[in-house]
Amino acid sequence: RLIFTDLDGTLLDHHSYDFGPALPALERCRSLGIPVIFNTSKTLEESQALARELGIEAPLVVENGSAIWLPASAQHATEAARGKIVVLGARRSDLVGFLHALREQEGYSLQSFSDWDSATLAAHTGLSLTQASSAQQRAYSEPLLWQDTEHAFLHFQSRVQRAGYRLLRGGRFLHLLGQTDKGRALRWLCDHYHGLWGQAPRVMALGDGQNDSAMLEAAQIAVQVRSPVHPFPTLSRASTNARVIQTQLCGPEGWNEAVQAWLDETQ
Ligand code: 2M8
Ligand code: MG
Ligand code: MG
Repeated sequence: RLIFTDLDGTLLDHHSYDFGPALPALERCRSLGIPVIFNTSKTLEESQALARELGIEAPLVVENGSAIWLPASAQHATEAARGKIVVLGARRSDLVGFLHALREQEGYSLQSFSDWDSATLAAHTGLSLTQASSAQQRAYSEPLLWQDTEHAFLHFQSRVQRAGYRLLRGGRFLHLLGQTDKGRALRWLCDHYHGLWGQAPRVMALGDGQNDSAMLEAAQIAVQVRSPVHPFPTLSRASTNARVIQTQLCGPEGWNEAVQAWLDETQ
């Protein structure tokens, strides 16, 4: 079994970034040896800091499916793959170059992380200064705030598509990235564990946002975690065979509720 989880608004509270309520279920996963794999908009630096804090050693999927980091241990990777980063997305310098040129050319009103210092980012997100500076250490995506009209947005979106890039909606920001998403990274890792274990893993995925849809659709059990601020991510019936669960509780409380129920049922 494998668990793939979004962080903000899912394992972490949308406002306080607290994971406390999820600890009982996390502890059960640890004792059963079920890898809990972060699949997040966050950077490698942010994800590694949280994994250290929780004592989790597992692959990390960062920047919305843009890259997969494999840990050094034999449980999670072949010798050749250990400690490596597999890149599925684009280079951030290319994305920022494209974004700035387009803004200059079209006069769009938008702001992105590259316009802000850590203090401004901390004010927008409620992260601490240290956390905000880790969120700035991006390599494969650029989060932005759209401050222009809906009409201009449709135009912007088609320019992004024509350039071969994508836009995904996170809890607070739009993310500009390469041709990837959390679902693609999930499928890559399932193949990877299939090779390591000799059998296909059974997968639960948990997420609260629109950028989690592809990940939820690619899992056997899709958990839509309730958000205090926005609706459940939409799932297309046509593209998923998943059993779908909607949590009663929000964020890490909902995480604990869904994972505990799954472990009860499969033990
Ligand atoms: C950004 O991601 C969230 C996740 O959904 C968002 O769009 O709201 C990321 O840039 C991440 O690196 C950062 O930690 C987070 C802080 O809220 O915002
Ligand atoms: Mg989220
Ligand atoms: Mg996220």
